[in-house]
Amino acid sequence: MRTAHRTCPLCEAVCGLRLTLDDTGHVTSVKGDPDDPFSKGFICPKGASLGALDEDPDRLRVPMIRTGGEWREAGWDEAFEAVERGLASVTEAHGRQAVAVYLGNPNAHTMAGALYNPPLIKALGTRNVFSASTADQMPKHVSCGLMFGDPLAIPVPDLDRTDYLLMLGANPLESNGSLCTAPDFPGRLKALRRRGGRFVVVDPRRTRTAALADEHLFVRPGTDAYLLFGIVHTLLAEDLAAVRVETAGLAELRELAGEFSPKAVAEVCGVPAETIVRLAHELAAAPTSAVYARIGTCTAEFGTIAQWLVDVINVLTGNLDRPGGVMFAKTAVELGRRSRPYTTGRWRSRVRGLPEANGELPVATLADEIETPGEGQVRALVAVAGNPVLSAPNGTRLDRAFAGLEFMVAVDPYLNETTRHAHVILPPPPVLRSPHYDLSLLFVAVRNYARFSPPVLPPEPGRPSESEILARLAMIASGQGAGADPALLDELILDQMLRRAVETPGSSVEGRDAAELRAGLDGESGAELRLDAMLKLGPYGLSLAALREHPHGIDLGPLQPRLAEVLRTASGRVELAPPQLVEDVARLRGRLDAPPAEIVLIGRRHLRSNNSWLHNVGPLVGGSNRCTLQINPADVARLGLGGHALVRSAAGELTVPLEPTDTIMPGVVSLPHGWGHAGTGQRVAAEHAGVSVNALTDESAVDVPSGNAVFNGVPVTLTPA
Ligand SMILES: Nc1nc2c(c(=O)[nH]1)N[C@H]1C(S)=C(S)[C@@H](COP(=O)(O)OP(=O)(O)OC[C@H]3O[C@@H](n4cnc5c(=O)[nH]c(N)nc54)[C@H](O)[C@@H]3O)O[C@H]1N2
Ligand SMILES: Nc1nc2c(c(=O)[nH]1)N[C@H]1C(S)=C(S)[C@@H](COP(=O)(O)OP(=O)(O)OC[C@H]3O[C@@H](n4cnc5c(=O)[nH]c(N)nc54)[C@H](O)[C@@H]3O)O[C@H]1N2
Ligand code: SF4
Ligand SMILES: [Mo]
Repeated sequence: MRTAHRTCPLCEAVCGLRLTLDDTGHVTSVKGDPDDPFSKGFICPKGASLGALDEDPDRLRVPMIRTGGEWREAGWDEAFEAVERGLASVTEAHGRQAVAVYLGNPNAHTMAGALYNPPLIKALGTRNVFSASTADQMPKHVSCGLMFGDPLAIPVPDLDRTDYLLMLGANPLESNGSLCTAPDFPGRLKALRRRGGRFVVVDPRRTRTAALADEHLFVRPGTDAYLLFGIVHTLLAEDLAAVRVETAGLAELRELAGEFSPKAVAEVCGVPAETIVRLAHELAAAPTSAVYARIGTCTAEFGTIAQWLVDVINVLTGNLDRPGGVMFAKTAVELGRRSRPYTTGRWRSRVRGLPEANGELPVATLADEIETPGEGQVRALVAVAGNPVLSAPNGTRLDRAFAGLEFMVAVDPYLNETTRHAHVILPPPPVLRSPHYDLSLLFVAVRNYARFSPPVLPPEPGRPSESEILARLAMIASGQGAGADPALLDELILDQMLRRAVETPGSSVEGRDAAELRAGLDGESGAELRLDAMLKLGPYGLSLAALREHPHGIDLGPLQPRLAEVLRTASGRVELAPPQLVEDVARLRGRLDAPPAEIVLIGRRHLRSNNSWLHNVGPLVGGSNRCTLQINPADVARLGLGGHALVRSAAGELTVPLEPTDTIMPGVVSLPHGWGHAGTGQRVAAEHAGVSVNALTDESAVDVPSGNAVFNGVPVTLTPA
């Protein structure tokens, strides 16, 4: 028996785990790590199942190659050679734009994803880059990019010090938090109330989080932007604003907000005008306050406007960049802070003309790009850690589109609804055999913190790490061939990074010798060497060695004001009325008086799920983790429904079991995503198949400034089934 420690990679809460393993390497228990200064022993049922997940017999252990409908196991060299041939045959005939990339959510939770996808994309030389970000948080990147000049400058609520939290469209008691890295989010919310703070939840469902709050308000799906505008209107009209940072565009904002008075918006959003006025007064009067909005407000028709107005309110109440308000984390590794102000639409998608954002095109148009003939048509796909057949809007159409690809390679541990279309699947090693450092999530942490987890178990002989898999794909894409040594890619990147650093005036290594710095780097792999370099160049001057000496993580203290360091706008001020968003207000205005749909569909998450891919782990499925349609009993009666209903939308139809509950607003139904498992050999998941809500979501609907998918507020009709 031995004990090992590492960070849980299964959600954004980054909990420290304490594992017990027997001498065969089998995990006998997973507990929270009480010595982690950030998570302090917190764990949820998913983290507790990490051993079972790694040991899932249905996980792929060797590459798989498909010919027609036949799968066979293959060696690694053979698999990479097949990828080289597959990609070359497409690019030689149709050029580089014919290859698309799709990056899924777990890339935000692996070192490999953060470190090797950028060079892979660069080597592929394609603009057809898609990811789960446009089914998730792209509106936040765009609003922060336009307001602060950097799409990664995302302020987070200072949970541990705020006096007042207004939370919209988030349910951290199930999700454990998002764009707000806070292990034990539930405990932090309870502490807020214990210290006399107030906490208000806005959600079309009375969630577990809402049950914990001082107040819960129902809101009509997709209308948060109106509610937030009503608050902005009140703050300005009643002179409640107390701006403490340099801003531009206040006069224009005042003019825009003029028509969105609480009275004007109350009906469309379903929140009474006097409540909206009261929220504005409470936010302004609290010693400190923070508005936080997440997936329910992002994956909506006016996602970017809503994200923008969240931070507008934080600015107006004087709470941007101050303790207890919303703040910017300072990470031990700073990923490419931009030198030029942010913009979107540097290129557009071929078929629908949707604008690029953060170098990506909307996943809502991936099927168009595959199915529509012509110059630049997508004919091959490189998919890393994603399951868009279940996670993207109108996944049913994507399923058909993928079937027509000339070549597809997937980097994924499972044969699933998406990877079954691949010609080659390259499975990464189990979590516990991979090193871990959160390069993406600590940017939005509620405390400054760093923790490195070395692999708990040694690599399996002959099996490449995920970093090596992605590096080899990058080398294939750049023409160096399937046999090239992936270490060469790391050396190239390290050389560039160190040279740039020694040439940068004011950097901690200005004027030093890059080769000497390279020689001083420490790490068991290219990924670790690169992490060591980034830590050493980072703002705390940490190193891999320093992190190894603190296996439970290092607390770098509470968040500090740092707006001046992160601001990258051309004006040097916080932009309150960016032109792209002002323009989109016309769309919002246009919907103010539109008749509402009789019934709209929204999503939800369950504590024991993780998007589409934990349904094959026995302890996590069944019980309350089932794919049911939540519906208000009044709607069941009104529509004469029985145990099941046929749900129809513009995109498709499904028959679903009903879960009547008065925790959901009348006129709203909710179905979780990530279900609908079919034909993939995942034995447990097949027994709990469920249906895919993304057979109903409509890929033609997007939030215009960000191109983000619209999952909440989808009009549907219900009939007895
Ligand atoms: N209707 C609706 N749809 C939604 C949402 C919603 O709320 N409603 N939410 C959206 C959101 S927020 C997101 S983030 C997306 C998620 O969209 P995706 O990322 O496309 O979907 P996931 O289900 O997270 O799929 C993750 C894949 O990564 C694989 N995987 C797991 N671990 C690893 C690893 O370490 N390495 C590699 N290479 N692969 C790994 C899994 O086997 C799985 O195939 O879904 C979106 N879709
Ligand atoms: N257990 C678990 N944890 C997860 C995941 C998971 O699948 N399972 N997924 C991870 C991922 S990828 C992400 S992005 C995060 C997301 O983390 P959260 O943003 O906390 O996501 P949800 O738990 O889906 O909560 C969203 C809430 O928005 C509400 N909602 C829906 N439509 C609207 C609307 O129009 N307005 C408002 N105000 N509310 C609305 C829903 O009822 C729901 O309660 O969770 C992460 N953590
Ligand atoms: S809350 Fe998230 S990080 Fe923590 S144990 Fe659960 S899944 Fe892992
Ligand atoms: Mo997500």
